[in-house]
Amino acid sequence: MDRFSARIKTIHELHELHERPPKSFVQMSHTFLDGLIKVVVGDITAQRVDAIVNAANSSLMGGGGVDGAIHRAGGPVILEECKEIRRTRYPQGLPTGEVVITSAGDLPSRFVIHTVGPVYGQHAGSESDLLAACYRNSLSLAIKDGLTTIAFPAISTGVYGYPLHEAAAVSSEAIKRFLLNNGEVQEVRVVFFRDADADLFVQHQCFE
Ligand code: AR6
Repeated sequence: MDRFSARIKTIHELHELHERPPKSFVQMSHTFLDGLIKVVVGDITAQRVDAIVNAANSSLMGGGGVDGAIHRAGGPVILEECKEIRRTRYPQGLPTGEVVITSAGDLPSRFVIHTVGPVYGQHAGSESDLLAACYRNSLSLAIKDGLTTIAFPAISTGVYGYPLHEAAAVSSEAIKRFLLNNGEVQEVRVVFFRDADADLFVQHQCFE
């Protein structure tokens, strides 16, 4: 295991130890763009929307954080479909910023869109473009499949180390741009585990 993987494992273990879904199920905090965007505190796996987005890794074989929670709550169907996607379309793994879709197994959402966020500091300055691509490509794939309500976690801000305030500006700008050019989406929900993370996002968002 290289030094970087070792670091991820350590942070990942910390995640598992310290992060538990909040007691409140879904607590509304803020809305933007006439209610089209909702910022909530909750568990991404509990969102009843057309599609939730998974902060996956390129293997698509599961992991910790959001990825682990989605596979645990959704059951084995999701992993089976991910394996098939790897076999048929991405034998080398899903590239950073790209997206694929699977069904959602036992989750209340209908589908899971899997994307791979950038590892902060590992993409020679392209991190913000890659993070924006995760949001843009997820929304694009959703509307292509007729899905109009989508819930996102804060991609890359956990194990992948992207500072939440920087990610807030990048992700909100990407979502806003997409919505201005595409009228089909009915709701984008941005879901945070902790109140403090949602507050930080609200302070740094560029929706308005
Ligand atoms: N609901 C909502 N937000 C959550 C949840 C949840 N259930 N769990 C964590 N968060 P992370 P990344 C928040 O690490 O940084 C995995 O091992 C968390 O507080 O899930 O993109 C994958 O397999 C943080 O703010 O995603 C990859 O290897 C945010 O979600 C790697 O981690 C994202 O944290 C991806 O790392």
